[in-house]
Amino acid sequence: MSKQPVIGMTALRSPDLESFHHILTGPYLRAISEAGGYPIVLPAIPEKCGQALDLVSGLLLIGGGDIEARHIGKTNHPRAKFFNPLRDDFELAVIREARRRRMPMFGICRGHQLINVALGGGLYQDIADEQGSKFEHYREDLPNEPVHSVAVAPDSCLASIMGTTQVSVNSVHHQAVKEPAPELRASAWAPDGVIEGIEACTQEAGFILGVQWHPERLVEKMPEHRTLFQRFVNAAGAYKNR
Ligand SMILES: [Mn+2]
Repeated sequence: MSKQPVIGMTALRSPDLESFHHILTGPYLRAISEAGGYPIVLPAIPEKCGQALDLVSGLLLIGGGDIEARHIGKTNHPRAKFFNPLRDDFELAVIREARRRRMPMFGICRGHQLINVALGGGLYQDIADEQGSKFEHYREDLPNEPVHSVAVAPDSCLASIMGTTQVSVNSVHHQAVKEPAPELRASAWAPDGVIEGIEACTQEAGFILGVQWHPERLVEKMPEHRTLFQRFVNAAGAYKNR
């Protein structure tokens, strides 16, 4: 039997909601695989999130479209887009179930925001409008390039994983974590103060990590981003053998 921990990852769903296609996204699969995990994609069936987690030892929440504001008790911002209600419902349910099981989870971009929302934190639906930043975080022209710096809290789990308190990151988002959920802390910030990392890495919480950037697109040229996947897969391995 394989010693490699199986990592369940969420799928992108086609913008055309009628076709119901789940989309596999190569860079995440490769990053998990190279870190020693075996990635499988979890179908978006909200009522079967427990069954999905029975198959895996870690949960990876990938990037994607915006989160519907009904999940934070608000109405959708005019600039919010690419909604996928079923994906929201599945991912919020599977995050809460993984939390209940103390299963390691790692959220990237939308996934990072969604972990925070699922556990009761806040969301900027549009950074420029709601946080007031003039900084351009939506750099879809350079998805694979570092475009801004991030300051990492020296006493954070993120700093210990990456081995540094200053990282360069890509940035393809216009939404962001507002206040962290009660059990999470902010671990990293962009120069304009936007939160770029959240975590809970205590004995009690297990391993919950979120980053606003896309490390899976930087691992080739910036090895410090590879360590995020390595530590996540290691945590999943420890969960599997608990
Ligand atoms: Mn950013």
